[in-house]
Amino acid sequence: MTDARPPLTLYLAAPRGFCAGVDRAIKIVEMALQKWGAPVYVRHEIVHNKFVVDGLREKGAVFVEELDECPDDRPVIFSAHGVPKAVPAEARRREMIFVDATCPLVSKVHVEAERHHAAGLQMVMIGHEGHPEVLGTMGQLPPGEVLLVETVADVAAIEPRDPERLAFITQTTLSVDDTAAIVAALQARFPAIIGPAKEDICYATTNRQAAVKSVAPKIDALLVIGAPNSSNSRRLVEVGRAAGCAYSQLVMRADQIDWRAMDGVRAVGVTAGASAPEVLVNEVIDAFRARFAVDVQIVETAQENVEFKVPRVLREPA
Ligand code: 10E
Ligand code: SF4
Repeated sequence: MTDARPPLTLYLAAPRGFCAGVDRAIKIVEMALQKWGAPVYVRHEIVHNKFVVDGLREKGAVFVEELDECPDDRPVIFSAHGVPKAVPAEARRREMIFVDATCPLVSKVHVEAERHHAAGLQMVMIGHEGHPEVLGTMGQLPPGEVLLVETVADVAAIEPRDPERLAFITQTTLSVDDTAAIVAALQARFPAIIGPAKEDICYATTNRQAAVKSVAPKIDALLVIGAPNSSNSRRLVEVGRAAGCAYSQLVMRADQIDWRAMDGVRAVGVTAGASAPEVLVNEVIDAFRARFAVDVQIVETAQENVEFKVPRVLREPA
């Protein structure tokens, strides 16, 4: 029998999906539930993915936005994006059990900020206003010590205390290319500015963007599996577009695919943000298989073997 389904090549970007920080953060919630039983409170979505959050909620996690929504006598976990210094300080004051699931690569940026501040430098942070990672990183230092820039245009508008005594840090999930342009603008305006060797964009962000760039020239459409509040996932959509794939769309899962837009498509790219589980990638591939004769091709641009340990308190018996 001939296959009536139209042929389609599905280019699967690698690396994609969970990074080491997300993997660790989810494990922390699961291990906390095992150790202390339900409910365990989680301040902010542990990672920006509804599927992950719903799954943990079913196991007994209670998601809140602020610490004052948690009782004193239940454990609380801080999300992978990091928290302002005032949050653990308040948890300590209330004598709460808390576990910090901040990704070690975000914590590294916190430490950088503190180090520069201790040396008397004012900070410029490149990041997205209101994002929890940015609030957490800026919240490591007293108000006014971190100036936020989101765009090249913002660089012209900031008014540092002393242009000779400045350092910059970045959000970990930014677009590598957009950030390079902002760093260049900062260095042009403030030649004395100190920064990390490149920026603070993490390995996972860098690798996922590179994989999308490599897939983009081969495809008619790109689907990025991820949530609308997931910064790194949204950057992948933008990277796809900038690399020449005009139809680049974020989808949380298969039921959000616009199949009319897939009419006539012969090659599609699929990737997933750092907080999107692989089951949702498989769900998307299966949805394509139901409509097309799919040939899956993996486009691998890097291999990852990063792993982060969970905090000691969770490795010890209750
Ligand atoms: O919105 P983000 O991309 O920062 O978060 P996410 O939860 O989608 O992915 C994990 C990234 C973290 C925790 C920030 N470095
Ligand atoms: Fe950590 Fe990078 Fe993952 Fe953020 S995206 S949790 S910084 S590894």
